[in-house]
Amino acid sequence: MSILDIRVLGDPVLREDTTPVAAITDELRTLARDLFETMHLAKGIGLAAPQVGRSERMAVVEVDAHRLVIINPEVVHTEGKDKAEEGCLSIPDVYGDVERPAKVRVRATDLEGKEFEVDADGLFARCLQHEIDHLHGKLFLDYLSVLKRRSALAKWGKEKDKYPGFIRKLDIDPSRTHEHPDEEL
Ligand code: K1U
Ligand code: ZN
Repeated sequence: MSILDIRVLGDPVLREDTTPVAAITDELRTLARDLFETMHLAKGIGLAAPQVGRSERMAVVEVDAHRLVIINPEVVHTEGKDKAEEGCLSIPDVYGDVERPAKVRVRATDLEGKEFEVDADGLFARCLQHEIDHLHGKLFLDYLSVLKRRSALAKWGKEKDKYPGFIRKLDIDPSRTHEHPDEEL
């Protein structure tokens, strides 16, 4: 398993649409494991393939007991509205309040190639929507008002030089001697 570099705002890959997954392969299973491992190290609750420079329509989400690989996901039902702060592993140290549907039903395929539906609310619903947006080149910044977006981009202007080539390298703790048990898919 590998810790992957995370692409940050400015890398064109974050604005591209992804390609639907046609078949579950060993390469896809490895990518899922690497996404979880990278997400855990970055202390995130989700991570989408484009954030590590990949074009597959796949993301991982882990919020409390909800741990999912979502392949070709679609939001098929929404209810209500909710506003809360979001961050993004591809825009470190920048935050903004985003209004989204409060509850969602997502249809997706799992790593066995089986289609499933999941109902979500709270942070789980928010994270699913955030990751599905990544799979279509959309970022939380796109939901902010002009003023809030300008202020978020000004903050990013001060941060971005830390990421030459739009690459965020995660620090690997040399004392890590064993894998996170959750990495066993
Ligand atoms: O896709 C990503 O960039 C991961 C992102 C997902 C996300 C965060 C907040 C709301 C919706 C989706 C993160 O995990 S950023 C880390 C973070 O903000 C966070 C971490 C733990 C709990 C809550 C938020
Ligand atoms: Zn994000």
